Amino acid sequence: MNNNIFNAQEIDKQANQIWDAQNVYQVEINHNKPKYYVLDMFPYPSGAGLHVGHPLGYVFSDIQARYKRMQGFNVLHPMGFDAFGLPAEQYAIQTGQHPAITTKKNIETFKKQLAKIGFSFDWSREVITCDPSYYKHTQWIFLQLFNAWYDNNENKAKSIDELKTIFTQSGNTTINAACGDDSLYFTAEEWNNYDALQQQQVLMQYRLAYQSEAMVNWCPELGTVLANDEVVNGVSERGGFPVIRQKMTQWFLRITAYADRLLQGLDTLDWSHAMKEMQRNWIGKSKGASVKFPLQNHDGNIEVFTTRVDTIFGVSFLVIAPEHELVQKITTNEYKNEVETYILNTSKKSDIERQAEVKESNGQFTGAFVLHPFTQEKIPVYIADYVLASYGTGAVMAVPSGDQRDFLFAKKYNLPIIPILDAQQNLEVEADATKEGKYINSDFINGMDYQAATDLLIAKLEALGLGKGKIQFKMRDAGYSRQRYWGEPFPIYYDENGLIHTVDKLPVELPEVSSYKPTGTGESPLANATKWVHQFGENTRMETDTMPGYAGSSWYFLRYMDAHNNNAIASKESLNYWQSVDFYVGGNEHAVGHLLYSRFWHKFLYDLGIVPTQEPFQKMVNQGMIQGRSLLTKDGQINGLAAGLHIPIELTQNDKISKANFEELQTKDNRFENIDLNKDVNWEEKDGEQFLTLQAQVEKMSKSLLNVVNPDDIINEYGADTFRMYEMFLGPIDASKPWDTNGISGVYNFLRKFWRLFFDDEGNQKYTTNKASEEELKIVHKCIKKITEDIERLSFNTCISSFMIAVNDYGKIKQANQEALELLLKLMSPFAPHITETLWHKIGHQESIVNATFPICDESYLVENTITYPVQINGKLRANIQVDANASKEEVEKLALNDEQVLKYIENKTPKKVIVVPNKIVNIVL
Ligand code: ANZ
Repeated sequence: MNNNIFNAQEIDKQANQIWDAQNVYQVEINHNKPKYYVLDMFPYPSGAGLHVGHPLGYVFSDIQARYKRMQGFNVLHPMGFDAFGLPAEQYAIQTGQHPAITTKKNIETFKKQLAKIGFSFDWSREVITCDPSYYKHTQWIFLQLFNAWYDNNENKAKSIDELKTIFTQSGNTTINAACGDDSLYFTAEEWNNYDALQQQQVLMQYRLAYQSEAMVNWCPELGTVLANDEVVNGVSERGGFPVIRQKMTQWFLRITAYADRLLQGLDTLDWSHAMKEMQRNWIGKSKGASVKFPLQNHDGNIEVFTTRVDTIFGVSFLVIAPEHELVQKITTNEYKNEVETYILNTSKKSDIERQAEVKESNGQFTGAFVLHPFTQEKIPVYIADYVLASYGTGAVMAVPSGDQRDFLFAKKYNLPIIPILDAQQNLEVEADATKEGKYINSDFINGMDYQAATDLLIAKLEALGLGKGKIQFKMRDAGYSRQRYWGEPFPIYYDENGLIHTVDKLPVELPEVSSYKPTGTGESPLANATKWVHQFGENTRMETDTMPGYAGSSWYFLRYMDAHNNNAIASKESLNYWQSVDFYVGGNEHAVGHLLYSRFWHKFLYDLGIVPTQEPFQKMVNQGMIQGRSLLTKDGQINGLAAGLHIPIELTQNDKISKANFEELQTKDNRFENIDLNKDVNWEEKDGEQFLTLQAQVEKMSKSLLNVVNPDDIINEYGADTFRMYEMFLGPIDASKPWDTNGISGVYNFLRKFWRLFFDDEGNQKYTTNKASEEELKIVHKCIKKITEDIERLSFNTCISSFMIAVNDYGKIKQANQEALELLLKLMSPFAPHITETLWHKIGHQESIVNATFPICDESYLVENTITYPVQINGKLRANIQVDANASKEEVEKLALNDEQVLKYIENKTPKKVIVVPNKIVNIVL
């Protein structure tokens, strides 16, 4: 067989051989080239393998990586696996199979699938987060966080040893630190008199990785703590068992210390506006004030956080969260029972549910009162679940004339509604805070506007010692404990006195356990590994929780820089050379998870002097979803079965299912088992064939909807380049778009046509080695210009159309020339690496096209070199003639008079006059 005949599978094979033989994708530090770091969000290797939606982003970033490489950049383009996670653990619980084994198997499947698509990954830098040689460093970073505190004055993290020294010298009176307890105050003497446990407790308020009590979703029936998204309407998603909110000691990361820097850093990033807004909202910076309302009959105050201190003269009651620490103390005997019941009911609701019920806010009076800081009036204190314990101070001053929830609450419990602005004299409608108008009902801000009133109030409160201006963030510290097996163990153990010790010899490896199930006491399965738990002595105990999914993914991009370094996360040299990611591609579902945690860790490592940059991801592109195109039965097609049943798409063709395939369906899907093919199905018929035409519906691509398209199938049939180009051709990268297998043959045919510029269908050489014609060069350079512009604005879908146009234009040329075709090969190689590599080789190149230089447009080919002259005879347009742009007046006249059309009108007459207006028109007067 002539091996110059187009054969997609052969093409893929040959290209891969060249890449393997030349090891083209391995990259090393090279100080003679500028670096460029292109990164994909690494996948979780699920058991289901890849569907066509997954590689969309990878194809996109691969084009960028190849393009930059050809432009002379030293490109780092790695891939790895985010390999800890729940599915492997759940599978282990069901089957007893160790998660490490399933994970390894899944990774192999993923790699096989990825290899088929022709990505330019440097696999020598592969990172797998569940590998002890990797998580050793994840544990190390955790220890750095544990051993650090945040100095608000210098705005950076510092060593906890330094803090201890300060404490021994001057207590905590001189520092301005991120601290879990605002009221903490001690002198050097007090510090020095604390015992080890007390000192440990104090330091916990400062550490960037710390332990604290926290509310968790505890499911007694399942014996485990659940994540928020595992709880639906107060019951467990799995099993539907009751879930209660309960306090448990957990590890946290003090991400809030970095809130302002995380906010400011966004301004320096080339991310979409939407992504930045998601982070801004999540961080949620509010400027306001904290105000203390002295308690009646008790010492102390209730401190509220308000963004509208200007409404303080409209306060008619206070609401505190049911979990607020003062509730027990201030509730009077008369209301004890009601308050208890209310608290119990609240514990069953999630924060989201608690905030959703705006319309029917209800609460419970505690019997207690506070005093208004200015009027000294008695103000009743309620508890209500719409006030969250975890935000602000967990207490609000309620202003029915300013806030809608407060208004509804006041109506319900008959509490006073005091207007605060002159525009609000008759308050009958639901209130919503406005800043318009002049204040009334107060003794000293009457007549002022919003800003003046706010400033004056804060000053007065400060003078009274009852309040101050305050910045509040929505973002909470990040929970860092999971009661799971398949995660990083903490390098931490406790001694018999409850003192915490760090394990310095890393990694702390996951122990073998007999069961992956939670223990039923809220502890993780690691608690069952008795020997491991007591490895540092009979009376010591390892921390048995594991780290959360985001631990390993918060720094993996650094590891690729120096993936085999055993002593550090990466060498100084590689960190300094590769700096940070230049081009990051991934889904926007990670906006406030992974992307926020990574930025936080990166800033922390920057503070320690480990990384040279403040931000990990300079530019970010979010790919849209590829949706599935499902096929469903229509009305009346199958007697006895409702319409709208999903049919597996692999059993259909052109939206139809044949009788033969229907038989196969019956063996696979019991919904169809008992259908009598001859009686119950109303077949359509054409050319003796029986079939059903199904209805198409675009929805999520998912196994359960039977609409999953496996890239392997497409590649086996059409080759990898058709797959790659088709993925790009579907539309703009950030748009959601349906996968429609029916459209794929267009791209396939285009690639065959492209091949035919080089070799015909018998495999004979088509191209020449003569000099390229102007026309050819014009086609190519026009294409270079368009492609370069489109790549630069990341519009890869329009690139595909430009290639199609160029190849069509070539169709008009009998034989194309090698020189011009080579430009086209290079131009197309980032998109269709296999076919271009194979052809590159066939026309005589030894070295891979991967290392070729990306073509540059020569604009001189684009200049129009002919001019069209309209020819008028006695004032009437009679013809158009093409003339060389450099032709003289005489030449133009001669061409006009010899034009066939013109000659017809002249009819052997001799023109009286011929006027040539250069570059414009020819006038002939007869
Ligand atoms: C009085 C007031 C009057 C308020 C008014 C608003 C309008 P953001 O922007 O979200 O920070 N609040 C404070 N802590 C709360 C908590 N733990 N749970 C629920 N609500 C809480 O909003 C801050 C405002 O939300 C605060 O300002 C407080 O109500 C309420 F016309 O105080 B305001």
